[in-house]
Amino acid sequence: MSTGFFGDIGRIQFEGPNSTNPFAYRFYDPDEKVLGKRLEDHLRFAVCYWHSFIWPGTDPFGGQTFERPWFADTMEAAKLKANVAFELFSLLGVPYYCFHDADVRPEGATLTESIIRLHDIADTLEAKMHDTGIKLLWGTANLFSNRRYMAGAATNPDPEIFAYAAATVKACMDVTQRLGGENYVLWGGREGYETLLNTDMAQELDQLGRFLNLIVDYKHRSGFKGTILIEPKPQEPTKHQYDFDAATVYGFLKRYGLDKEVKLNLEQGHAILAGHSFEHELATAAALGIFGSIDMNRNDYQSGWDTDQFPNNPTEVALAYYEILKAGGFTTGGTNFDAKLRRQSLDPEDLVLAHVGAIDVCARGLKAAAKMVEDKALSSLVGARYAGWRGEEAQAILAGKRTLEEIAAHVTAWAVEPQPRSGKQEYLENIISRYV
Ligand code: XLS
Ligand code: NI
Ligand code: NI
Repeated sequence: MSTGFFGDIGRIQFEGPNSTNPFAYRFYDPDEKVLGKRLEDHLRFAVCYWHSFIWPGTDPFGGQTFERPWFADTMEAAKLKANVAFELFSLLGVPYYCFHDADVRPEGATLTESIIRLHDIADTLEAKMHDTGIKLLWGTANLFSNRRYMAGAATNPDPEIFAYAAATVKACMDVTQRLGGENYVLWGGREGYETLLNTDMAQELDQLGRFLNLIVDYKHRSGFKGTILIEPKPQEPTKHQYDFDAATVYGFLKRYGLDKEVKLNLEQGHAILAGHSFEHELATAAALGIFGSIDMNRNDYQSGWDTDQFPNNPTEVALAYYEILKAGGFTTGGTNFDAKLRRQSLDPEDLVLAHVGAIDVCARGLKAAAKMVEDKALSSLVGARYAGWRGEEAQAILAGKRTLEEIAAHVTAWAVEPQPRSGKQEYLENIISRYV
């Protein structure tokens, strides 16, 4: 039986680009074939539990603006929330969802009680997944809201907090596995520092390395088939976060022997906070062989905060999916909307409309990107730009078969100086606007 929360809004259908119905997709037809694959299988959309069903509309200067019938710390409220959540997932027709333990169950007085509640609510989630066919893209543990984690979870100076966090992750991995989750995410919002004056960074990095190794070891022993993903973010809530960006996490994984075990969940807004573009982070992860999944949202470029807005810029989104397609697309990963409404968007329909727009802009971006891949609109020029490296001498240099002296001897024998060539940036930028 329906909770009635979304009134008479029916299942969102694809109506094509000329539709003016706000409750319809104009670009997202799940069955459309793009590069030989259904659009739904390319994009693998997921709705997140936390922003849509937990966040009360607070900001640093104001309290709760949303009034939701499930805002209470009881199991009964948690079940109502699950019902409404699955109604939203079903209305939108998305194949996946994501959650933290704290999103789906009220915290117990002890860890044992919290875990019992988690498995209890998992019974409800399991039944809903069975009825609707909606799957779990990833599960995760909230290791940042409770005050016990104020000085970090894995990087806490107190080993008992480390152990508490480890036990919590074990429980969340178990539930994720039980629900057939395709990934397990670690976002270390408190794994960093507020001031170096009270911080032993070398000690904390070793703790984080150990924590992650424990998780990977458990993954192999428990038979969890999903991918372990780290979600980089440079700061906020902590002043500095150790998982700063894709390149930093790669260095960390290498150091602790995990670069073949762990991949990345990259978020648009976090890339911006790190001073990068989203496509930079995606290209970096792809180049290093650790691309996994994405949290799709956008930041306000003026605020300097993780504003987690719904994506609405087709060009930005197209450039992101272009990198994803070049990296071979998603395997276990997908497009999770880690995005929240603005605090004045009070109506239940706002939740639906926000996702409809985000899904459409992603579909539009992916289709533009796919067409660019298909036409080799950019890649033919890039290929030509590096053609020189296919020559015999250049190959020998790359393969380590030349010393610095040999290269120098070679160059001094040249009769003519090498000539620079145009990078064709504006030409390429013009091509992008043709496709989007
Ligand atoms: C916060 C993160 C968080 C993770 C999951 O900025 O984006 O929502 O995605 O813990
Ligand atoms: Ni995120
Ligand atoms: Ni975020």
